[in-house]
Amino acid sequence: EMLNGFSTDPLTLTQWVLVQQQKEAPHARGNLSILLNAICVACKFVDSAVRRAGLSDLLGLAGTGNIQGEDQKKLDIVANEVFINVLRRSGQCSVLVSEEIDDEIIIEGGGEYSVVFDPLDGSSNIDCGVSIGTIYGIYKKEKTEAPSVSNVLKRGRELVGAGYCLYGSSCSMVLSVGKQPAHFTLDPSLGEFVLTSAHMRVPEAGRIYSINEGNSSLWADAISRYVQECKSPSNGKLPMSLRYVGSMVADVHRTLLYGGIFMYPADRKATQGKLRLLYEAC
Ligand code: AHM
Ligand code: MG
Repeated sequence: EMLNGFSTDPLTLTQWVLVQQQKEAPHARGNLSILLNAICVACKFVDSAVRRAGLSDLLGLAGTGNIQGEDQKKLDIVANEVFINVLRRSGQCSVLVSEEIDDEIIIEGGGEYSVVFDPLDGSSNIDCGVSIGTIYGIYKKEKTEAPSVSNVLKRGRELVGAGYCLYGSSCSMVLSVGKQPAHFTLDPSLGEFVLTSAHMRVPEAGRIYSINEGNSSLWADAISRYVQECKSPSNGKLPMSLRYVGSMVADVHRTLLYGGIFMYPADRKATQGKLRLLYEAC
């Protein structure tokens, strides 16, 4: 329902979470809802920091490094601190694992959840105003489990929830709590994520391939042959288009919406692939 360009039937992320809780887990205490709400608040903060970055001197290096030996950007640090503080305050987490911090954070007397996150992924894109994102995954620990890093070193399918927030030409939140992901778009005038699509689904056919082709001399033969097939299909079809942002969240979001394929295969430089299982792949 639209009136003068406004939806007259908006559903916010907060409302959606509460309704899901009532539908799926009517007797739950609402702890996961509180946690999802905290993540939503943290993402709105990061979005606001990203939008102001060029104005408030947040661009550029902060002079410290993270465990992977990359330079940390000031915005990475801001995003990381916001996430840790907001998650800690939610009272729902006992273990936090951030891509920006070497060791896990254990919260004594915290809640039953553990969150793994990359607070600002795609850091090479920060200073030039290209899309970046936050990635998060939520695990639940057994009552008998002591809080430790083993709470999150589990199979991806054991995640109770996961998603990402894209700071792009608009700010998108995509979230799954075990079912098809839902897509929300931030309405800056409301300061609320509003439901865009309740059931996101990759289109069956897509005409886009996405890979860092600068690494092609390091690829295995099978990858080279596949990408060659994307460029000149042997069945005589038209070539696919190449799109590569270099921020996983942006490349994945486009793939979910438009279809096609996003790849970061192992190569001779990154023999395990570059994307990390814990923060990015799962
Ligand atoms: P980062 O955590 O240092 O930002 O690296 C992760 C990013 C992903 O978002 C993206 O898919 C990939 O690195 C791009 O890597 P490359 O620059 O090698 O193409
Ligand atoms: Mg990162």
